[in-house]
Amino acid sequence: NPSSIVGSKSFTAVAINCAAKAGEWVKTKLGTVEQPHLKVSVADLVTEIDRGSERLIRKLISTHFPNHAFLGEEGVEPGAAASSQAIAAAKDAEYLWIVDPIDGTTNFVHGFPFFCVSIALAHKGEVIVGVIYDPISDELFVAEKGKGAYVHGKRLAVSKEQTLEQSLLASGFPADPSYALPLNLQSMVHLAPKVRNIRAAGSAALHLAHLAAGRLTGFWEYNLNSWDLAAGSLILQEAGGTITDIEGSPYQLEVRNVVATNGHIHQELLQELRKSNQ
Ligand code: 2AM
Ligand code: CA
Ligand code: CA
Ligand code: CA
Repeated sequence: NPSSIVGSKSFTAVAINCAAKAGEWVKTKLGTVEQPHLKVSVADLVTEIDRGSERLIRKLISTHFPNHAFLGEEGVEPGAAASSQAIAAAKDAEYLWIVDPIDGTTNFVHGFPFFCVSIALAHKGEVIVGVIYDPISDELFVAEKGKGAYVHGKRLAVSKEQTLEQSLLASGFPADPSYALPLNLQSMVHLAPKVRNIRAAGSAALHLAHLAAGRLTGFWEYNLNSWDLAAGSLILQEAGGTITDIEGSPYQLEVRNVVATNGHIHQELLQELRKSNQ
């Protein structure tokens, strides 16, 4: 029941309001970006729209919850080391908002319609609210810890495929030319003949939302950050799915190499990913 989700905790109502407002604003800016800035390479982009979306969200959250901590992608120096340090330093806060103002910036810049706003609230390191908004499809995915995951009032449930052979998987390539790219190309080569097909549409958060909705069977990616995964991790788990690190350990905010599935194929996918990296 969506009204109980919105009404029961103002945390969730604020998260929804932020994601909807930011997403609608981002959508109005589609096609306006001529000069994206390069963070560390020509593949790693950030725009004024990423920064504007984060500002909008941060301002709204601080109005409602001035004492809560805030971690947004655009407030952190680029690179894996700074990102890991940022979540390590922030995760013990009583309440921490973890925000990706646009997940799928490369898609946004190119006009490929697959990007979203991702907002999570963690309480002492555990995600208790997750909201992902896709302004193109106008789908708003919402989860509260222990209360299920919903898209516009419809309860989400993961898919029923039981084997890799029947699975539609997704993955991605962070715009980081270091170890993650060769590692993942190896995984792709190993897995492609074993599954129905693989998609890499460019937004980790949105892949997790579609996985929660039963439209994908599994997802993995190397070298992601807390803001890519936090909201989607809860939405997926509340839809009955499983999310771990590449070793199979339970998801926590520090996880960078992620494996997420409908649950049924989890062990099989972990095993094949392990083989692919030997
Ligand atoms: P972004 O659009 O917010 O940057 C694509 O496979 C996924 O990787 C997206 O979720 C994207 O998020 C993320 N990503 C893109 N560039 C990255 C980088 N340099 N380091 C880590 N993650 C990145
Ligand atoms: Ca980015
Ligand atoms: Ca991201
Ligand atoms: Ca982003």
